[in-house]
Amino acid sequence: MLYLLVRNVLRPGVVNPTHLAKSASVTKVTKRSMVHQEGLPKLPVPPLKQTCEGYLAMLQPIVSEEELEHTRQLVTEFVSPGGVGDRLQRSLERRARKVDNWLSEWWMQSTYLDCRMPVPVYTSPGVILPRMHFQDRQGQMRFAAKLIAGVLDFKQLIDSDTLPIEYLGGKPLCMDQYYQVLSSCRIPGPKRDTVVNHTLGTTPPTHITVVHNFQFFILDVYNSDGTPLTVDQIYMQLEKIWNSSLQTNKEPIGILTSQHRNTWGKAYNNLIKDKTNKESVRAIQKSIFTVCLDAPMPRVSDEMYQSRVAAQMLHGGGSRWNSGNRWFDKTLQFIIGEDGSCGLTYEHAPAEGPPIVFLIDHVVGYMRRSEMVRSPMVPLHMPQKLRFNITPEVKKDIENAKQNMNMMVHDLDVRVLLFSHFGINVPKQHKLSPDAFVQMALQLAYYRMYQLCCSTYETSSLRMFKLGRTETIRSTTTESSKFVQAMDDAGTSNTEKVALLTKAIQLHRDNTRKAIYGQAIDRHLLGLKMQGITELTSMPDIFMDTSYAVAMHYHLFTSQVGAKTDCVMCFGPTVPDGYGVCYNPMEEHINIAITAFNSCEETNAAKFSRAVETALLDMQALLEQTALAGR
Ligand code: COA
Ligand code: HC5
Repeated sequence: MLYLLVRNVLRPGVVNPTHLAKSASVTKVTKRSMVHQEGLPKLPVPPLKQTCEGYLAMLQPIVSEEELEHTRQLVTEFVSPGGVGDRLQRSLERRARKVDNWLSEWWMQSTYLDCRMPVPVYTSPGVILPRMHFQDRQGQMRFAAKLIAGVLDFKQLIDSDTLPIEYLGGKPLCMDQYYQVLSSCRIPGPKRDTVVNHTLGTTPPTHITVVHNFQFFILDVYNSDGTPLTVDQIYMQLEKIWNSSLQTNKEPIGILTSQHRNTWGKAYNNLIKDKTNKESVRAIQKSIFTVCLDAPMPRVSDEMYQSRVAAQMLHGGGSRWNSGNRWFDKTLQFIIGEDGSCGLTYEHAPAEGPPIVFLIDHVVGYMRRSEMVRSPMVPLHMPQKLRFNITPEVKKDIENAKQNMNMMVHDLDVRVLLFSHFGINVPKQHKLSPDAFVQMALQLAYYRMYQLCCSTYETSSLRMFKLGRTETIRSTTTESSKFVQAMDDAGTSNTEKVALLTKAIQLHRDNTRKAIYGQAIDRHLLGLKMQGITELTSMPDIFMDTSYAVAMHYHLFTSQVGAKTDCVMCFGPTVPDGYGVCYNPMEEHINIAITAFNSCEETNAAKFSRAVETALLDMQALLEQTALAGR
């Protein structure tokens, strides 16, 4: 393998474990991927006037006319020549010339590392894999062994620099995130967290961590000649782990990682004062990834099964169940239950959903191909159990974490909707963008439930640009609001409704295009705000305005994550009174997960899920009736 001395390959916010000793870092980024990365365009800074106009247009359907008028005045002042906006814009443009990506460090810090909320539910998404047919622990471990081998096969793509480059709209994408998901871990700090990536160290890890009955093990997954263990060998090692972790009365040390970040930051410093604990924590952080062999969860009806597994992936079900069978700081944790339930949760700071989904598709493909082959019986070491000394103080921290986790579990309202009537086929038949169609159904569902339009976020990719992460598509537009209001209006004809829907979808497509080309408004506004924090003594008025607060309070936070595998993706809401909606549109069906908080009286995931189902069906009926009538 080629090792190159590269400057600046480290992502902003990501710490090299052997850092600080040298100004440059030794990494495994090899020539091919580096050439690709170097060829990517830089994220542009959009023109200030364009963003300000876009901002006012975006506010129109979600704030009152009085508020909007007030904001218009603030915006006019902000953009005026010599005004504060003008000054910040110039500083931002200077920053953009100097760094690889003017946004990525600010984004990583402000969205993830500075965020003090617990990572489970609040930031870490969950993925549910299709239900497997195993029903016992043999099946569970056989599956786990294959899955581990599949992830190592994916790792081989990275190590050998043969990862295929992804494209969006015909343009090659930044592949950096793929290099951040293995051998990395978030580390809590008293005020701000960090992410450490051990691939960048001088001795990259060769082990994974396996957790069963709250007990953590180091499992070396490579033979001494550097070849990965076979499925059969991994299976035998998992058996050993299982048999030496049968006690169910162990302290759920991992639950500490589910705490509010300041609380965990303090508890962490206390925990690692002890040398044994420190070494155990380091081994988990350094591992390539974690596999959680979960204890059985309460049985539920078939109808509720997916929703229950979604909760298992997001939080583990509470301290009585599997919430302590995790290390939530770990970037990648695969979760495998005894009843065929399986999936993963990932810590979001280092990467977005698409690289994770690519990994899943790869692993699922590998598992389909792979057969259990008998390997030569080379005796392998017993996987090492990680020891923790539980002092009274650590015990107190664990008890506190258990209580908070249980509150979080009670508060999360999650419903999976496996919409089976159609998938992307129907909107495509009607020559409409499937993604925009689903977004309009979400708008309609929300409007029908609340008789108003809300601030809506849809994630779009910025990976066309070097180190790009995400941008916001504002799905609530003046056009979408006209459509949702007309849809149930007896005075509007079907032809008019279809025209309004088509127009709304077209605008959504235009906004999507702007977003992926770096010309949307939200990240630019964030950049101006961050620039303001750096160089001004007081925050510009437009960021202190009610309209701005309304716009940033996303009652609907949505994301499309398309996968080849028939999986369900989920994440929690980002505000106390809103919904989190993640969907995977397949050819003939759509997997949708909806979350809300039980503590909010106004929201209800099951009710919203029914409204979404009805909205999708009504929109299909509208298109079909109108098409028939027009023939
Ligand atoms: N008529 C017929 N077909 C159409 C159409 C139309 N009017 N408009 C679009 N289509 C087709 C597209 O060509 C595409 O076909 P393909 O699957 O053969 O390529 C398909 O329908 C899907 O397109 P569409 O539904 O419009 O959306 P998209 O796939 O372009 O996705 C985003 C839109 C915003 C989701 C995407 O651009 C993106 O940014 N994805 C990343 C999101 C992300 O990062 N999520 C995770 C965050 S952690
Ligand atoms: C496997 C599904 C992952 C979806 C993750 C996602 O959409 O993350 C959002 C990223 C972004 O920048 O918009 C953030 N969110 C978790 C808060 C939705």
